[in-house]
Amino acid sequence: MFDTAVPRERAFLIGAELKGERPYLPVEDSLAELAQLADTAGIDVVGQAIQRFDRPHPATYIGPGKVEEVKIMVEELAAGVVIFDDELLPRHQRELEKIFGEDVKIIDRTALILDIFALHAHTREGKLQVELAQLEYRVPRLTRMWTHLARQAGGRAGGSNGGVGLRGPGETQLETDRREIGRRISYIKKQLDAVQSHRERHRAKRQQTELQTVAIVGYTNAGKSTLLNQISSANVLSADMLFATLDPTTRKVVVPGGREILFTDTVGFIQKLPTEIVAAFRATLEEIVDANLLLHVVDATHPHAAAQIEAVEDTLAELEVDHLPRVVALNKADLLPDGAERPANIEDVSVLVSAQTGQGIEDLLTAIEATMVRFLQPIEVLLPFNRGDLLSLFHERGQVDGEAHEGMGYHVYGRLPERLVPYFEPYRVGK
Ligand SMILES: Nc1nc2c(ncn2[C@@H]2O[C@H](COP(=O)(O)OP(=O)(O)OP(=O)(O)O)[C@@H](O)[C@H]2O)c(=O)[nH]1
Ligand SMILES: [Mg+2]
Repeated sequence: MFDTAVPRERAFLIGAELKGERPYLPVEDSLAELAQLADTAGIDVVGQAIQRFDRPHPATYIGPGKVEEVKIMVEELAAGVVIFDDELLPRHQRELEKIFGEDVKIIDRTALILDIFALHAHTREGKLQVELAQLEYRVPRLTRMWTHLARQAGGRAGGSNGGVGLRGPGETQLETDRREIGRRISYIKKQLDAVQSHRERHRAKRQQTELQTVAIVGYTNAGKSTLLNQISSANVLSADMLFATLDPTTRKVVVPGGREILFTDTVGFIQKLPTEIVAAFRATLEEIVDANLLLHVVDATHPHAAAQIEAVEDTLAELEVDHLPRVVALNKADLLPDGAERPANIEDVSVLVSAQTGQGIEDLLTAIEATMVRFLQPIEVLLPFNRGDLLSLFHERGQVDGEAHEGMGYHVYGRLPERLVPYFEPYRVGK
């Protein structure tokens, strides 16, 4: 939506603080993060407003008085975009578009992040996934935003600045648009299925190598890609921008004990990003779900490191991978003053490192290996045929090294996370 070739757009930001709610960040800091996102998308921030309320206004999200106030400022500052820090309901968006008129775009944090994703997606799969997420996000919000889509899909004419004559298409037009989007969505899904089945074959091959895998997760800009580059010669783009990485990269690393482990760099997390959108990145999601361990990279120099840790932990829980063992890399140690305190809310093994200078990296790899071994216990079981549930669990959460049907049941051996061993204890055979 934001073509970097044209003069930078001017944006006005709106943050809200819901009384009684405990957000990850104070509203001012969340807005600062939103400004950083805007900058990454190539937009200049020219002003901002904050509203504190008990609940969002049913029609316009912020109250009518605030709307008027903002409208005047937006005109004075010649802002072309108003960005809400919280997700707007489709009806809020429609009403606000009506009030602000056709020269002002109304978007929210999610739309902005999707835009950045669109700018940063490089692989075919990444691009398809972003477009799909954007379309699904837009369907219920269809108004004049559609014009952008028309361009992208190579459809009807429409200026790249989304202005003239595009305001409020009539009902029939909207219906046609919806149908067209529907067709585009099913087309993309088919394409994605093809790409994904190719990737699955690739992954199956990789799994045959029986290498254990570590997924590098963490808040955006924490230093995940820099870390992967440091421990391997990955050559992943690392940059001081949000969501530099969208497509996972996997590299083999020899850890100090001599064992080879696969490390995968993944898309970063951020507060207030709907989990469905993270989940839309199937490649990233699969890497995380299938990992034997999560390496959580934290920017220890960030003033809100603790809040970022919490946001990442919550996202992991929503993705249902919080049972995986974790090691925390407290990164950017080179910038930390001596004796700086560590964030208090870390429950896992943590190591202070600098992905940039290499400081602490050996210790980190050693801690990862030790944690992996501790969490995965070798086990051999004979599961009765009526415990197909345990057999599936073994496959899903553990590592099956061998499996055979025998007269008595399923004979399985491999490794299981420590936590799951008790369920299998009654069926243990061998040592
Ligand atoms: N001083 C210092 N800077 C670092 C360190 N690690 C990463 N950085 C910088 O932090 C910024 C972000 O690093 P990335 O590796 O791109 O971060 P990321 O977690 O992959 O970010 P996304 O892919 O955007 O989610 C870059 O400017 C890096 O140079 C470190 O140990 N010390
Ligand atoms: Mg990265």
